[in-house]
This record gives sequence, C-alpha cells and structure tokens, in this order.
Amino acid sequence: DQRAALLAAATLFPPPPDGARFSYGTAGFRAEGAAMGPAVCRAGVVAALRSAKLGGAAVGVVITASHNPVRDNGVKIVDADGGMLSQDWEPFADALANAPNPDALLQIVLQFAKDEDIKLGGSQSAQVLLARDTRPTGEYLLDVAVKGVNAVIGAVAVDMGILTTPQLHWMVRSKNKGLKSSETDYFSQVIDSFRCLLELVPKDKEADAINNRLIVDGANGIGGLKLEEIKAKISGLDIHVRNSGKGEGILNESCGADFVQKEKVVPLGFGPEDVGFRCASFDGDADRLVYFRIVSSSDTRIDLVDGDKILSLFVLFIREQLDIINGKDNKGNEVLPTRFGVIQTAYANGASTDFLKNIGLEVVFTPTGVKYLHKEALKYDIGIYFEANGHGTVLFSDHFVSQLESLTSEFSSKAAGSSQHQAAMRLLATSQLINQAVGDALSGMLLVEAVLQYKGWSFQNWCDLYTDLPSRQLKVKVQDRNSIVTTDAERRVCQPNGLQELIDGEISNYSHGRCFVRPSGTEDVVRVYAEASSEEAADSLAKRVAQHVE
Ligand code: 16G
Ligand code: ZN
Repeated sequence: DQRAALLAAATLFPPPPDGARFSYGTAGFRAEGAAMGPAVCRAGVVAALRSAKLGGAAVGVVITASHNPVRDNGVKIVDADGGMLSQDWEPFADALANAPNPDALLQIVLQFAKDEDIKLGGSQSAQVLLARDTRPTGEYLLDVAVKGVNAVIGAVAVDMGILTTPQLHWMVRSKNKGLKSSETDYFSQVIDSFRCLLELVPKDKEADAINNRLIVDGANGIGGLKLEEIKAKISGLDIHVRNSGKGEGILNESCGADFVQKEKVVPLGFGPEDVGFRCASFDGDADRLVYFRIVSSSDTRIDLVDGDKILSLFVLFIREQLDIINGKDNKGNEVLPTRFGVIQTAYANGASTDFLKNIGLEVVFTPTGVKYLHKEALKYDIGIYFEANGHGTVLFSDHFVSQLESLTSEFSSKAAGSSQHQAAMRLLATSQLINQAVGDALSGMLLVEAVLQYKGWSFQNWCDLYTDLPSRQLKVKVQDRNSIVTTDAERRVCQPNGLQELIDGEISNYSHGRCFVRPSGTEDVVRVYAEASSEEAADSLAKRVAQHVE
C-alpha cells in the first residue's frame, strides 16, 4: 500500500547520518552528484504529490547542476505552468529532503497530504516528466527520481531523456496547455518562428546584412549538443559550435556563460580564427546566455555583452514594434494599449538601468532568482526580465497574444503588408520564439540574432548602447549569513542595525558609487557588489564594505 511504498523508497536511499542539510534555495537541491540520491528520490515524491494536488497536471523534474562543476548534480521541480515550483511548497520540499529516517519521511508526507487535501492510495492521478543534462551521475539520479515518483501510488513517470532545462520547462507548459509538446515540436517552433522573424526584416536592412557568422560556446554541455543537432536547419546563420559536448572538454570548465560573465576572459576551446566574431555562450544546462567578442589573439580579454544588454536590445525592438502598431487611430486612441514591464535585480549594471530610464521606461526591481523576476513579469501584457548573468526571457500574456492575433487578421484583410501588420507579426513570432516558461539560451540567442538583423546592427553597435560601469563582486565568509536581512529588492540592509549606515558612508566617498550586500541563496557566503566610475574605485568600495560585513 501507499505507506509501504514510501517507506520502501526512503529505505533505498537513506541520508548519511552526518549529511549536510538540503535547502531548496533559489534553484533546487544541489550537492556532489554521488551524494544526491536521497534528495533526488524525495524530490520525485514532491513532484508526484504536486501533480496529484493539481488534478494530475504534468509536473517536471530536471536533474542538473547548471553551471556547477561536473562532479556536482542537482534536482529542480518544474511546476505545472512550466515555471519554478510554487514557493509555498518549498518548505515541504525542504522538510522532506531533510527527513532523518523513513518513518519521519512518511509522517511528513501523510501530514502534508492531509493539510493540502491530497488523496493518497491511487485514487488521484499524477504525472511527472523527467529530464537530465549530460553529467555522468545523471542517468543514475534520473532513475532515482523515477523511483521517488513511483513511490506515490498512481503516479506515472515519463523519462523525456537528455534535454536542456528550458526544453523540459517548455514541454511541461505546452502539455498542460494542450499544445504539441515533444522535442520535435520544440525545435519546429523555434526554427519556424526564427525564420518568420528573418522574413520580416525590412528589405533595406538586408542589403547591408550583418555578418551571419555566429560562434557558440556550448559549455561542453547539453546546449552545445542540441545546437549541433539543429544548426543546419536554422536559416540565415552560419553557426559554429565550440565546446559542443561531443569532444574531450569538461562541462563548464573554464567555459560557459557563468565563466565568461564572471571572469570576462576568453573561454577554452576558442582560437585565433574566432577573433572579432560575434560569440554567444550558454551555461551547462542552457538556461543562461551571454555574448562576447575576442579582442585580439594576443589578449585573453573579451568585450562582454551580458544579460542587461540583451534585455536592452529586446526592449528597443519590442518598443519599436509597439510604436509602429500604435500609430494612433483616427480618434487619437492607441491601437494596442500595452502594459510593458521591465524587471531587473540589484545586480543589473547601473548604466543599463539609466539607459532604460532615459528612454522613458520604468524599471521594477525584485530580489535575485528567476522565481521572483518571472512572477513580476507575469503581471504585464509584455513582461521582460533578465539577470546580468544571462538568465531571462520575455513573457506575453495570453490576452495580449490573442489581441495580436486578431490585429494581424484584421490588418491582413485591410492592410496586409502594411508596417503595422508586419510589426504585429513580428511580436507574434517573438512570442513563439522566446520560451514562455523560463529563460532559454537557445531561443534567446535566436531572438538576439533576429533583432540584430532587423536593426542591421553589428556587435559593436550593440556594445555601444551604453558603457557598463566598472563593478566588483566579493564573497565574505561569516558565521551566519542569514544574520543579514535585506529589503527593497536586496538593495538595502535592515539587519543588523547600523550596517546600512556604514555602507552609505562608504558609498558617499565614490562618484557613481553603488553598493549592496546580501546572503547568497546558493553558497554559504555573503555577497558584496560594488559599482563605481573606475575599476580601482569599484574594487576599493567593495573591499571597504566587505570589512564592515566580516
Ligand atoms: C540561482 C538562480 C539565479 C541566480 C543565482 C544567484 C534560478 C534558476 N537560478 O542560480 O537566477 O542569479 O542563483 O545565486 O533561479 P546567489 O544567490 O548565490 O547569488
Ligand atoms: Zn543554468
């Protein structure tokens, strides 16, 4: 029966007596892959119960540790809307992962099922889609997760194979919306909508078409493999994949989006032939995207285009389309009144926020972590968010998409081929291309490429949007990082008393100075971020503030 099944699964994967506590944190459970068995099994149970709670809607489980070293692994639950697991279930996920023995686990599940009114014993249906990245421990852990799902009687586990994280999010969302949801469907949608955007590039721009050579750093992971698989079908681009995951290179080692964005140096796998070309970099599970350009073959430095600049490019493009559509009607009304939301975190470079404000946009700030940004973006007709580290997407509300659809069919009866019609078509194609469930390096990259072609912009034009303020990040080891409590989207400290005043005192000595501290959600450290008008000043501001934190 149900009790026996849960006890059996819990007994198969006992936590080590002195094991570290698991915390679901900003992105699921992570640890050394070999030690992940218990947490993964229990996450499988949580996912099955979540699906049961939602009347059998598909829920997802991804086995990945993103940009972490290859020996690590992790598990993340995808909610039925394709987004992150609902935050009000995190305490349950934590409690289950940390249950010290099978009996404790059983009691936690029974109590939670009772509180949440989830019927156990097979009278309720549940389905969980599972996927993993390319890590060597992935196959074992996926199997463990399946055992966890199956410990909930009546739950069905479906192994979707080796996928990027955003592919699985996309599949869960599509399936629950009754849309086509296989990997082939994902690729067709991405490839077709990209082609559609290229067909809508104004003719005068095509004449001086930008260089179509694009070099992609696949982080030796799943994103590189998938891109190799489909690159020949992507129109209008000459894609070369480095660190594709097929060769000898090690996952995320001195390559990938996290490395490129943090170290700002040329990743492994790139050579003199790549100098000067537009390069994109994915992280190990392909949910982060940054761009860069190698300055010269005698120099390891790069010109970096981070998530903030990707956001700024998308903002310009979308705004331009809205302005074209909204050439006011003859009564002076906007044709398509649109609530357009732009969401950043405290890590957004101050120059990017100034740029957005200068073009008349209001920026909303949330704490770090996709789950916060995404939730805020859902409040708009079009909501766009990016973290500086390359995590982000553009969300279109269902209502807005249906307005676009009726607009395009209205225009096509009256004014097919008009600029308004084309602008509406571009936004529709954008909503098809960019992943509506979560940030997605592959589809984000194709949107970047389509927008650059639309604007007839080189990499340099894009770089020149604004100049990043120099910044510095430090980690500080403290006894209890959670003794620091922040407010105002992590931009101010409210505890311990007096710390914010000390930080303010330091900032006041620097021109363009900005600085904040926050406890990390993924590591046992306090992070310090400082920005100022020169590298030296940013360094010194960060160091001085770090001393107040220690
Ligand atoms: C996680 C988050 C990422 C965030 C990072 C911050 C997701 C899927 N990932 O990787 O968005 O930027 O944590 O890490 O939400 P930190 O709290 O250690 O600074
Ligand atoms: Zn990732």
